[in-house]
Amino acid sequence: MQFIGKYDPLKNEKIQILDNQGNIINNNIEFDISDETLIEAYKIMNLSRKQDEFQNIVQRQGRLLSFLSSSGQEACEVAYAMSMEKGVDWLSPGYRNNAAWLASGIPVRNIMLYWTGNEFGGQSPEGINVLPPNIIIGSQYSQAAGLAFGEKYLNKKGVVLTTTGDGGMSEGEVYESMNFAQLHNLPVIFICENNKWAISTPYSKSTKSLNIAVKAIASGTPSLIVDGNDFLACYAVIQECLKFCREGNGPVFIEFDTYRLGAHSSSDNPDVYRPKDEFEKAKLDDPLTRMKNYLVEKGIWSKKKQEALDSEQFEFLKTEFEWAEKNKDYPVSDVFDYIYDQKPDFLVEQLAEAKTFYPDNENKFGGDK
Ligand SMILES: Cc1ncc(C[n+]2csc(CCOP(=O)(O)OP(=O)(O)O)c2C)c(N)n1
Repeated sequence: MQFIGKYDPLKNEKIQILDNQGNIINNNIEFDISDETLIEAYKIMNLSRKQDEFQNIVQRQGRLLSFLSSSGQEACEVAYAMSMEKGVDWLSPGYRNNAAWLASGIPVRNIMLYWTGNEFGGQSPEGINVLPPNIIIGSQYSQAAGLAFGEKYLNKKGVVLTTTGDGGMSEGEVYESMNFAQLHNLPVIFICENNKWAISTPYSKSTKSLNIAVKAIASGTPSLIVDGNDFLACYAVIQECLKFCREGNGPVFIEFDTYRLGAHSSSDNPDVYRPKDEFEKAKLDDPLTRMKNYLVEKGIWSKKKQEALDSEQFEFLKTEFEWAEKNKDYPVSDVFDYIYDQKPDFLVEQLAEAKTFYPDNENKFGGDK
C-alpha cells in the first residue's frame, strides 16, 4: 500500500502526481498505466466535456428538459469508473456523473434519453452494473452499503463505488452508510467529489471540518485526499482502493479535490453567486488541459489528433441526439408502473386520468428495448 494509512487527512496531506501544466511532480509514487489506457481515458474525458457543451445548446433550444454537467470533474470520474470490473463491480451514482457513466459503458444515447424525461434512459444495459442516477442527496451512499452487504452475503466479488458532492457530505445518511459498511466490513469505495459548491452554497458555508476526508475517520473508515483534477493520481489511488476492498479490508473513503466548472444545472446561473476571480483561477486547473499537456509531452497526442477527435465526437453526439429525440416519447403508464408491485387505488385512478390526456402515447417506443 502506498496511499492508505500513509497519507494523513488529519494533516491535510493530498496525493498529486501532475501539476496543473501536466508535469510529473511526484516521482515517489509508482503507477502502472499503459499509453492505450491513457488515450482511452482522455477520449472519454473529452467526449464528456463535449457532451456537456452540446447538451447546453440543445437544452437552450428546448429540446432537452434539463441536465447536470460533469465539466471540471472528468479526471476523477473517468479514473474511478473505467477501473471498475464490468459486470462485477457496481456504481451507485448521483446526478452529476456524466463522465463516470460514459466510462462505465452507458451509451450516450441512453444518457440523453434520460435528460429528455424518458426513464428508460436511466436503465443500464445488460452487463453494466450502474444504478439509475440518484437525485436524493446521500441516498446513493445507503444503496451502495446495502448492495455491498448483498455482495458479501452472496460471496460475490463486486466492489461498490458511490459518489456525492461536498454538500452531500452534510447529510446524516452518508455517515450512517459509512458506519454500517465499516461495522460489517463491506467492500465499498465512498467517494466525495468536492467541487466546492452545493448549488449556490460555497464549501466554506457547508462545513467547518478540516477537510471532507476526516469525516470518514469517526466511522473507522480509512480515508484519502486526492487531487481530483489529476488523472494519474486518481487512477493510481483507485487501483489501490479496489485492491484493498477486494482483499476483504472493508470500506475506504476518497475525497477528490476538484471544481465544478459548469453551472449547477441547466436551470442555474453561477455568475450571480460565484466570484469571478475564483472561477478564472479554477480554469487554470482544468483536468482536460492538464491531461492533454501530459500526453503531448509524452509524444502520444497532438493538435492534429485533438482536432480530429473533436469533430468526430461532435458528429457522434449529433447522431446520438437525433436518435434520442426520435425515441423520447414513452407510454404514460411508464410513470406509474415501476413504483409498487401492486398499484394502490389512487395510482390506478391517476393512471386512468392521465391516459385521457395522452391517448396516443401508449404505443410509443420509449427506448431501445
Ligand atoms: C435530500 C436532498 N435535499 C436537497 C436536495 C436539493 N438539492 C439538489 S442538488 C443540491 C446541492 C448538492 O450539492 P453537492 O452535494 O455539493 O453536489 P454537486 O451538485 O455540487 O455535485 C441540493 C441541496 C436534494 N436533491 N436532496
